[in-house]
Amino acid sequence: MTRNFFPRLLLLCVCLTSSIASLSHAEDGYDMWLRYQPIADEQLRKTYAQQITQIVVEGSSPTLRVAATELERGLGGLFNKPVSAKQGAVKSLAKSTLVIGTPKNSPLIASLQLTERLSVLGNEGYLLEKTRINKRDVFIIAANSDVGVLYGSFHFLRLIQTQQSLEKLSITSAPKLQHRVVNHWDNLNRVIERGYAGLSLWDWGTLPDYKAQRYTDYARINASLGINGTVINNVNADPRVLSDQFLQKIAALADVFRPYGIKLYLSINYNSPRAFGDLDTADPLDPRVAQWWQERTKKVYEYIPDFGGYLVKANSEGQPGPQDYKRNHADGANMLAAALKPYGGVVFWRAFVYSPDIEDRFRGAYDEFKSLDGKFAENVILQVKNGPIDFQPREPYSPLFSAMQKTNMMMEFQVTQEYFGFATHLAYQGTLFEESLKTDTFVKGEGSTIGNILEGKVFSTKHTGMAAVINPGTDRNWTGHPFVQSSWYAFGRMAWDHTISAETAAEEWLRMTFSNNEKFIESTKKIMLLSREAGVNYRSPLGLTHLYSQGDHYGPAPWLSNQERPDWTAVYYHRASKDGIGFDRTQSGSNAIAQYPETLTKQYGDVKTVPEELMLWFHRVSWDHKMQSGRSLWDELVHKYYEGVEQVRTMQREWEQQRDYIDAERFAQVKALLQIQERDAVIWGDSCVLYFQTFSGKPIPAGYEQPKHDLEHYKTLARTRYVPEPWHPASSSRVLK
Ligand code: BDP
Repeated sequence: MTRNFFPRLLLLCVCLTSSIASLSHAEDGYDMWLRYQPIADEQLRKTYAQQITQIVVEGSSPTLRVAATELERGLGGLFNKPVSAKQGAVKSLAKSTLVIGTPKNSPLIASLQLTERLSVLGNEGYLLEKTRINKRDVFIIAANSDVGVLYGSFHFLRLIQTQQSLEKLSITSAPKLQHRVVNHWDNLNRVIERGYAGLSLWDWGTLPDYKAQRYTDYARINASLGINGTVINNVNADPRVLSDQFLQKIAALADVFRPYGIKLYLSINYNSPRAFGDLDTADPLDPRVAQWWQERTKKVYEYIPDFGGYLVKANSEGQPGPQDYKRNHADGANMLAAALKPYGGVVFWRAFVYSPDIEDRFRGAYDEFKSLDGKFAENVILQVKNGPIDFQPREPYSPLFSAMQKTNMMMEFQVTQEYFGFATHLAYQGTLFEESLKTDTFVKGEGSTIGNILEGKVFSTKHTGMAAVINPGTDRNWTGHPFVQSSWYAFGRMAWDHTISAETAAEEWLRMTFSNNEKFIESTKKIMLLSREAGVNYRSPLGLTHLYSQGDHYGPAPWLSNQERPDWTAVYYHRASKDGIGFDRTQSGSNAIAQYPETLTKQYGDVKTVPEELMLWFHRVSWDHKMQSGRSLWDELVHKYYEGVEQVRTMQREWEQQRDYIDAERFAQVKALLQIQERDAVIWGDSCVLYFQTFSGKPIPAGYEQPKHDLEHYKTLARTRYVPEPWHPASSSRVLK
């Protein structure tokens, strides 16, 4: 009896482990792209598994520990058998070892004499290589710093997750931008502005005592992309975030993020000195105000010694700012910058401003900032949205990028789908990011792309960066729609290297998040690459913009007028009349076009040379205007709206083919969401076509599906369906607000 017990127990354990492993894991999306499921192809799995049987990590910092743990977890999962990490000096190397470390902490890495090769990789870059140590074939992940090793570890895992060969491995990589930051628009009551996936991740009620596992997983997800900063609260900031009570809780989050190389930043309210009741002014040039900020900032650093700095939305949409005291943005930003400087902190100063007094909202930011170029302190970085208005499905680039030549600037993209159907529509943003980053401004001749400007290659600036408003929440899969994850992914990859294409990012994401099956990849990638353009087409083609019902930004209301501010209406943007449609921003109109470098002023300024996709951004065009397709503008507009709907139907058909390739849970969810999207796309198209028809007076060309209802029906729908119904996706932000 006793003699037989152990083998039986062993057998039982083996059976249990293998049946647990083979149990199909419920795919709830929580793991994002760090799923580490066993490689499906057994042969391939064995080949990889034979190449790495152990990990050696010399050095013991918290960052190296998390790198080693991630590799154990990742390789163990992918190979479906444990791969353990050995910490500390190793005398003799086993076969098939992965060595990770820096020349400083690892004698093995130091023995390879990599100093020269590593010297060009900076503090965060890394080297992955198959090489030989002590006559043994080994893989190495080497870097100048521990965080470089961590980034390299995630890259190494990605290679296996996406099934790349390790045979001739030799890769170096370093980030092109310095500040790679995610922004959360989380309020302290945990409601997220423009968040569509639950409540804020930060559970203030139980912090600092309880540090939920989710905080660590959040850090892992970001670090896997090389994201090195997070602004954890809403730009419409609650001053209480700087209170000791909150700082104590926030410090606990910073502790969790630190080993992952992620700095914590806070959005601040410009009126804080007043809100705390200490002063009756927030005038940046008042020495008492400067002192207040110095003292508070000192306090912040007592709690969080490596605190990143402040993000500021000032004099924008009713937020307080230096202009309340007749000071300018530079006065405001520099005072904060001075308070942060002793600690190495920075100010991200947002350029999203549009005063109610200007004739054209497009012009707003340039008009306020251009004269301040060169006046900002060296640790201020202007954070500029990609377009001049506000994260619309398609915008020309913000003229600030080519205008502010002596100012640090960083990009602000939006991952949360405020203008793309919330967490209901599939709208991969990688293509939007790529389009924006590759746009050539010609400001210093050809090649002056936005990406190169951000990198500091066009004007030389001290700081470079990219941010994205991500707004994940407590939904199990973080983002609501599973595909919103892909935009987070693409953002992170492009923040590391702005030349990475949307297609590459989409493919990597699909392989890691769903499956390496080639058929699946091919069709689903097609869906992703089509999705943003579909969204443009069924909402606002040919350079139309902001036709949303105000407030929620979900459904169509091109008829919207009579709001508190004219630039919060839709009619302000499209300016349709019986003569034509579009916003004249040429010399004969607002002349916003002159804010661009000459090459573009000319190209965009001429209706014959402006890209048609941007046409109505810059020109008022008659309904009969002949387009490149040979159609009249009216016919082309109708065509585009219908094309958008058809593209969603194509997405549905392609998705339907994927049933057998992926898990039933995510298949069903995406399928159902695509159905809603198709219905919404039809509503968008019908609403806009019927409404614009009241101006053009022309018929919907033959061959197109006629709208099922009249315009009144859609107007009523917009009033009743989108706004007050708590069950509608459009209501989620509104009701919770
Ligand atoms: C707009 C959003 C609003 C934000 C604002 C901003 O509608 O909720 O507060 O941008 O970026 O897109 O500050």
